[in-house]
Amino acid sequence: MASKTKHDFFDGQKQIDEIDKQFQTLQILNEDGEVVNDQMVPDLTDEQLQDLMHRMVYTRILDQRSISLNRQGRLGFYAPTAGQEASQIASQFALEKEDFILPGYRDVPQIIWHGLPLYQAFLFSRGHFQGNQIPDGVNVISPQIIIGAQYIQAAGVALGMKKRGLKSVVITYTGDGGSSQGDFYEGINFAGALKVPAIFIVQNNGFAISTPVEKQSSAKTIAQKAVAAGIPGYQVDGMDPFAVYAAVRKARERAINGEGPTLIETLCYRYGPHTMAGDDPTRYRTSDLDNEWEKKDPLVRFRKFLEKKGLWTEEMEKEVIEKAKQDIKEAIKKADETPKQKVTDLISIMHEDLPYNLKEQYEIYREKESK
Ligand SMILES: Cc1ncc(C[n+]2csc(CCOP(=O)(O)OP(=O)(O)O)c2C)c(N)n1
Ligand SMILES: [Mg+2]
Repeated sequence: MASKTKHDFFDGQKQIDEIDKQFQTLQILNEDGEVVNDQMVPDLTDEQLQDLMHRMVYTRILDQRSISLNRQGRLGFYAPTAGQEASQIASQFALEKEDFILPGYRDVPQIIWHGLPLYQAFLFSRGHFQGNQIPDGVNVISPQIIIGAQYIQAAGVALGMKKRGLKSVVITYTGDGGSSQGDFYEGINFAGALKVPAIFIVQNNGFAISTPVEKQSSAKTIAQKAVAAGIPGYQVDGMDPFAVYAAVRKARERAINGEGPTLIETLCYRYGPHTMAGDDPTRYRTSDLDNEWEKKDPLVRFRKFLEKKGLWTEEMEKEVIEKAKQDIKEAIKKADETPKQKVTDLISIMHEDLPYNLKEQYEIYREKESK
């Protein structure tokens, strides 16, 4: 074994510096919508490029409308998404329908674009059980509220896929805060050990509610946490749809080829509050920081890129906005028309055969509800 001097062997700072150096941020499209990395531009058709823009614009409108609906008391739990469209939409865009999404509470847009009907996302927000009854063929589960917990589930679902020999992958999302949880490490560790087809995304928006990422970890990047699990980790500009798409596509290819999981950190920002439950971001973020990030906006840079190619116009944008508003109107109406949930509903959806104590309670509530 090569011997090191005592000084070298114990030079922990050098060890850390060497790892840090390996984690650069991938950017393909800069803030002005210019390609800065020709070789890595994803191979997408004009229609796909337009579709990606369509989805990001639509999602921004959905976010604005969801915030208003929440303020009107017409939605329940809601975690704003504006600023994270490239991280969310471009990562889902890189998947195939057979792939599975295990989302966190902020990842509702991805599961909608993967096939969850919008009215069910609204029912989920209201805590209605029908919001969690995912239609057959839509490969998503309900958003996880416990931060990081879906990382372990993702390792498990991916192991199931591997055992069945499926050519599909699992993608799961958490935030910078989630990457400080034990579940995060357990999930990536076993996914690595078992070489399962999983893609682990950390949307690093700089804050876990009010706690800045610098106070959560000494690691310079979250991507480098992959090293300890023996899997690749990439850090990408999470405001750049091309960088996110390219990284997820690469991770998917590795997973499908049996090469195992990948961790991807997307550097992004949420413009709004943490959730609509009373959080005030002005108490922990400066307007300078907000402005700095707004300049990096994913929609602005992608619009510039497409306009230069003659692939996007104001009229097209207006059409998307109108379509989004119309869909939202119809979906909220459908959610309103869904019968209110009853206690008997909650009891009866839990078990194939009810245990005796729930049978008793079921009868008590059936009686009450019939009055
Ligand atoms: C295990 C657990 N601990 C604490 C909470 C309360 N909590 C909800 S969101 C959150 C911060 C999460 O931050 P981050 O992972 O960065 O995601 P972001 O909200 O920024 O998308 C915390 C601490 C929780 N939901 N689950
Ligand atoms: Mg965060």
